[in-house]
Amino acid sequence: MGLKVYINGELYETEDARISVYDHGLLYGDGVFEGIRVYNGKIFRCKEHIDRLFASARAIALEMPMTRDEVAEAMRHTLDANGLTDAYIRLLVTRGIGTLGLDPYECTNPQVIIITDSLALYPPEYYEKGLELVTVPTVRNHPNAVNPRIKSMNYLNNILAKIECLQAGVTEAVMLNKEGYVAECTGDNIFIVKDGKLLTPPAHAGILEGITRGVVMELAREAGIEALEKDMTRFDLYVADECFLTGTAAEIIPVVRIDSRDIGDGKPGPTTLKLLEMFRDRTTNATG
Ligand code: PXG
Repeated sequence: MGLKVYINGELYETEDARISVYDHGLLYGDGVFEGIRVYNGKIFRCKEHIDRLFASARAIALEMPMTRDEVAEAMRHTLDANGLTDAYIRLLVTRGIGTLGLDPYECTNPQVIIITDSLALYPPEYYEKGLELVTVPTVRNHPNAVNPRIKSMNYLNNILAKIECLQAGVTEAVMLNKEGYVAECTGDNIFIVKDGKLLTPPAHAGILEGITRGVVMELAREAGIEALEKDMTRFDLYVADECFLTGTAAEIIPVVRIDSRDIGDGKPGPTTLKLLEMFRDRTTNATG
């Protein structure tokens, strides 16, 4: 039996879960989304994800057709229907069916879609050996264009960056902003450890403010590690003691090489591994 997909209050078999070709989500990438983890039957940081979804919707002037509680309830309902306790949730809200023109006000029926699935985890060697990154030419969206703080359904800019790193034979890309400061990777936030401090680019650098990023800042402070938001250049990355990425799917992934320079001693660092252990402890104990 296949997995059921939620669309606007109904559950459909995957092959019957369909959206119109006139939906502006397809025609223009007009919509917002979230990627969420479920650990031991508990939706991790549920409130934060729902708050970010509502903020993204507000930013694109999309009126949410459901309340926050209804969205949380719909996610639980879909997980239960699929018997999933450790899963990945893709929650989308599209602008809905409109005309072939851009006008979003012609679209009156936003589609709320909840896909729940088992998670394709990154290979364990990424965590043991660490990742290599390369800086790519495509810059992160300028905040006065589609602000990266909006988790919009239009990821083409990041996809171009992904193509560039893959063409260079490297799995993940460092994206800079228009000023040349480090922003983030294609689907993950970036951190460095330097002289015992944890540093990550601030929101104004043009990033998605990751939920995992927030959890890692909290964990660092709990561990007595000073955690700061700071503008960084590529130089700061190259001379860092440690580097890692954070994201819902990735959790915490060590980075050991950037633009063909080893980071620190070229192995996952102790602070990175400590934070990963704390993170895994937090998720397995499912205290949120
Ligand atoms: N930056 C960007 C641009 C993202 O898309 C993150 C940071 C991390 O945020 P969270 O809240 O997850 O800690 C994301 C995460 C994937 C994938 O397959 C990741 C994301 C979206 C779609 C796919 O890795 N978003």
